[in-house]
Amino acid sequence: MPAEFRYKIVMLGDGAVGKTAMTTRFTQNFFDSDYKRTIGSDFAIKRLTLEDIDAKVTLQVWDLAGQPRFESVRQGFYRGARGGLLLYDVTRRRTFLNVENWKEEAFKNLKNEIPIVLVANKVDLEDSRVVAPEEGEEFAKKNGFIYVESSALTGENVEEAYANLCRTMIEGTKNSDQSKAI
Ligand code: G3D
Ligand code: MG
Repeated sequence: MPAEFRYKIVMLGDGAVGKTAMTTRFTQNFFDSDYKRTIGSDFAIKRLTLEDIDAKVTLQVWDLAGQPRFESVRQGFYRGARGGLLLYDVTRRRTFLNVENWKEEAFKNLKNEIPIVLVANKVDLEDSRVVAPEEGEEFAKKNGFIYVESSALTGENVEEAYANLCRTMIEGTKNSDQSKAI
């Protein structure tokens, strides 16, 4: 019998880095280029099987539109989150520089430091790329984050990003029943 886990996770990062596109790709397996701005916050549910560690995970993926105006919205967004995907757009350096701010904002709003996957998104736009892989890797290493390069457009490494986060969350909660807390 596979072990069952349930986690709430949050999508972090500047506007237009691909948070909604990646969530949609992962939970519904399509890329909807007509999808416009996320209104407020919302979540999608996805079940994932990790055969190598014989685990089944139910993920509640929370997506938020930019910086919410109301503190209460932001608190609700972060409440109970057990992991995060922090995205930037490899074609816009500003979104990479802001990763530091997102990290601080998240840890300020959470009781504990949670596992984070740093996601360098839009790697399909190789010709417009301005943030090199080494820069992302170095930032991730320095902060103890997992580093993944992805494209929500092609689907490259999308499932891997979520699966890697799951593995880390499971490692951190083995032998406890905290994962049932959402
Ligand atoms: P956000 O939720 O972080 O604000 P979105 O970002 O998911 O809304 O994506 C913002 C724009 O980037 C969208 O374009 C979307 O199609 C595009 N995008 C997202 N991920 C990728 C990717 O991996 N590769 C490429 N090439 N584009 C991507 P529009 O034009 O609809 O605003
Ligand atoms: Mg969005």
